Amino acid sequence: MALKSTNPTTTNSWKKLQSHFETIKGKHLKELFDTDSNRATDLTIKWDDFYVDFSKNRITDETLACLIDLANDVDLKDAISKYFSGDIINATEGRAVLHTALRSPKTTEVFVDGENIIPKVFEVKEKIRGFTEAVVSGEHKGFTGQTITDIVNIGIGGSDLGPAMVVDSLQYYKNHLNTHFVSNVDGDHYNEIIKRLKPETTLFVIVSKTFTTQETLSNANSIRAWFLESLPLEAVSKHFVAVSTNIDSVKAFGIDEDNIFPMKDWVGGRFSLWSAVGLSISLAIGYNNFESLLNGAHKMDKHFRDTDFKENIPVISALLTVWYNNFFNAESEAIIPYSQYLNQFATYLQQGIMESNGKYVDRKGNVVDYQTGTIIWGEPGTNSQHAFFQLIHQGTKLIPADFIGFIESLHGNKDHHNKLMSNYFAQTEALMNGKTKAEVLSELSGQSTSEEEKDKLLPFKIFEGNKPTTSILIKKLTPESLGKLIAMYEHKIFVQGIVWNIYSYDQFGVELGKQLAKTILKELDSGTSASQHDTSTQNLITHFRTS
Ligand code: G6Q
Repeated sequence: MALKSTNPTTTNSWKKLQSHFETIKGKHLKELFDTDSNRATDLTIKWDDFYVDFSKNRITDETLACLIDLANDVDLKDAISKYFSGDIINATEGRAVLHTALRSPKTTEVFVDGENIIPKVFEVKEKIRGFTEAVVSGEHKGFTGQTITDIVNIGIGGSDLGPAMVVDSLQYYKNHLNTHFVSNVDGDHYNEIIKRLKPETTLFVIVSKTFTTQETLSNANSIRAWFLESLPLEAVSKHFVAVSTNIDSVKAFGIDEDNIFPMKDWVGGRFSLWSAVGLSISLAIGYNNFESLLNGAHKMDKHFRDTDFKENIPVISALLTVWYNNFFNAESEAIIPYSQYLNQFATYLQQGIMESNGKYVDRKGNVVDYQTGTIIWGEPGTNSQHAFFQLIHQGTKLIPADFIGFIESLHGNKDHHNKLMSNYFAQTEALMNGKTKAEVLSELSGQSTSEEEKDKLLPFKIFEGNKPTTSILIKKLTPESLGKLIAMYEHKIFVQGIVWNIYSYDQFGVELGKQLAKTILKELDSGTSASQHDTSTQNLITHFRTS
């Protein structure tokens, strides 16, 4: 059954939120803490190894109650059950959205077109396990009998960002294989990667759901040509495997059927790291760790599906985005992990969130008259403190931020970890409290500067504070906890899409540029006139061709 379609702005809860916003917009977070001694405890959700403190957000119990009413008014419960049971909730592409099925236990039943898909999911997982074990143990040899030392994942977008982020984030758990990622059609990208590699000891994993993607096919073809410069055609089967739904095209590329890891169209690219698209993850960290990643995600699935909205981490987190986006007119959200391992996490979420919820048409096909998807950005702390934090503290824009941190560090350097986490806590405190005029004055009073100078400096040194943050504190970065964290954001994306009444699982917005590039490529290759373009584009093309 299709998702229901409710314009959120016509609901009673939205109207209540509008008037409630008027009472809360001027309130300072400090005041909210001063008037409620239980605030921090009441607005914290403890679940498994996650401690999620929402209390430094500009909300009260009433805000939360109204936001949860909104979730009920748009029938979120019904949507969640459709999501998990395989209804065609990606209606514009006529597909179910079942990345959750990829991490479900063997006993689960999920039907697509009348067939329980779980047995096939497990068949593919077994294939991933077997292949991973053969490569990692050295039993799978290259054509010349040497063991594999390097893995190159060739894919882009959803066939790159998820595996690349997870392999980087979980590098502590990696085995001896070196894993590389080639994504950009920029030929310098693949050339920089292969220049360090020996074809005899490298395994190439071509990942493309459709097997029609220009970037991936160009990279795969160029890399295969480089490979064939030193090894014969028969060697390809020992060194090239593929992940795809398009088995015929993979075979036509010259890859043996045995070397194909299938995936299904009910897995969206940006949610596909749990499928065979995660092969590079499994190779890099071993199958058992890959399985733990999936188990973690499954635990978050259960939390999301079965927990009351008030205690539900992805639901509250998504509703807060709606609160800031649609009532405070905040345009962006920052993701700040206090872990260098999560260096690529914000980049990964940029695709997940912005490709999913960057939509201006609602589920009835009407242009919306309210804001939808937010701009996502971020970098790890503490580096980002020395880069863009100035704007969050003293700029003119409201930027709600998620702070992600771990109680234990992996290498166990307590001194560094305490320094790192003291910054995490201090920044959320500073963003909330700011620094008042009185505080600045007392700070300046101990200095020898003249009174006149002090007065001049005063306005620049004041921090208004009242900047919202959510603190996500997790025991330790493990494959399982990372699985939970990724799944948390996946469900957050889903909830946002339901509230905004948009379709989160298509991505037609990426098509137009691709189509135009095809036309321009023909012109670049053939040297024909680019006269049908606007004058700016035409001049650029001409300058490129003739300079
Ligand atoms: C993700 C998108 C997109 C896709 C890439 C690669 O949700 O669909 O990023 O993953 O365009 O597509 P292929 O895997 O088909 O090559």
